[in-house]
Amino acid sequence: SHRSSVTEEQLDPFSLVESELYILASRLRSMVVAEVPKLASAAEYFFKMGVEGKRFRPTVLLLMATALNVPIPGPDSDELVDAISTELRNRQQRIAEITEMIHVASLLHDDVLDDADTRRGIGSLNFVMGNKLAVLAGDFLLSRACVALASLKNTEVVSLLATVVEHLVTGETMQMTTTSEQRCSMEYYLQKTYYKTASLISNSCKAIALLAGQTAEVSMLAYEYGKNLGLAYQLIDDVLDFTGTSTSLGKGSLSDIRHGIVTAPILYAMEEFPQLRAVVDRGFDNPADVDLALDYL
Ligand code: GRG
Repeated sequence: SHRSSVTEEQLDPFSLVESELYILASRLRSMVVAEVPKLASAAEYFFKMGVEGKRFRPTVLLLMATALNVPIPGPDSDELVDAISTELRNRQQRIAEITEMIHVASLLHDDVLDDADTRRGIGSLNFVMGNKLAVLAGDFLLSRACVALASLKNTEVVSLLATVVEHLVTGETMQMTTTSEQRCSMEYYLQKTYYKTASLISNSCKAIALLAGQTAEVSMLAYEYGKNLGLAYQLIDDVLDFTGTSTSLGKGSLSDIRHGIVTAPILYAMEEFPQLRAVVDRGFDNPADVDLALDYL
């Protein structure tokens, strides 16, 4: 409409960083070129054009960079200020790339652990090339991410993202090995979800702030923002697992419950209908129990 001065395009966060996401895509492809062709093609499987996923994390990180990069006022020439801000932006783009590589590495291993056959709307790497190559490709991506991380020469940032990898492993392990009490606890769910999903987003947001030269206080706010956004992202993902279709999800729906994974929608339903507890405790091995649980949602 003519009344509004803000166009839809300006409201779309992806459009603000579109050109940078394009650079990110090509850099990711070049970062995973390996000596052994089979490993290279396995590693680039999810960096191919058209099957790149939503790029949620890089988008958030680049927008965070835009919000936090304020030019330092001083007597320096415009040229020098420009050079410094370009260099800073480049380093933050590296964080976005490293974050996406860690994310994809975790997806590759996750699909092996879950024996998933689809991912991002196409066959999962384990389905196409087998479990062994999918594990190795994940390790390779992680290794390339580490080298890129080290090249930033910022020990605090290295330590943040290295800890994230431990958190991913911790969250996945917490999900795999639960007692009945833990499976039915919202506190346990939120802790697991922090490790599995929010930690990567929150710690990489903090890294963007640290590189921008922001104070510890502002960096902590960036961390808190990423943590809440990450938790919200996983909550929506968990709801979509119940409401989405294979086409909208790029994978089968109801996969959590079929794997016996209890997520927020079930936990909330259980608060209202305590009789669901017995169903949850049976572990959803029986498809009739899946239907029974769906009735309460
Ligand atoms: C090797 C780093 C590494 C970890 C191993 C398997 C494992 C430990 C961790 C798995 C963690 C995991 C799969 C968390 C789920 C996070 C999540 C919300 C995935 C979906 O992300 P989207 O929707 O996917 O952003 P796209 O495809 O759009 O990128």
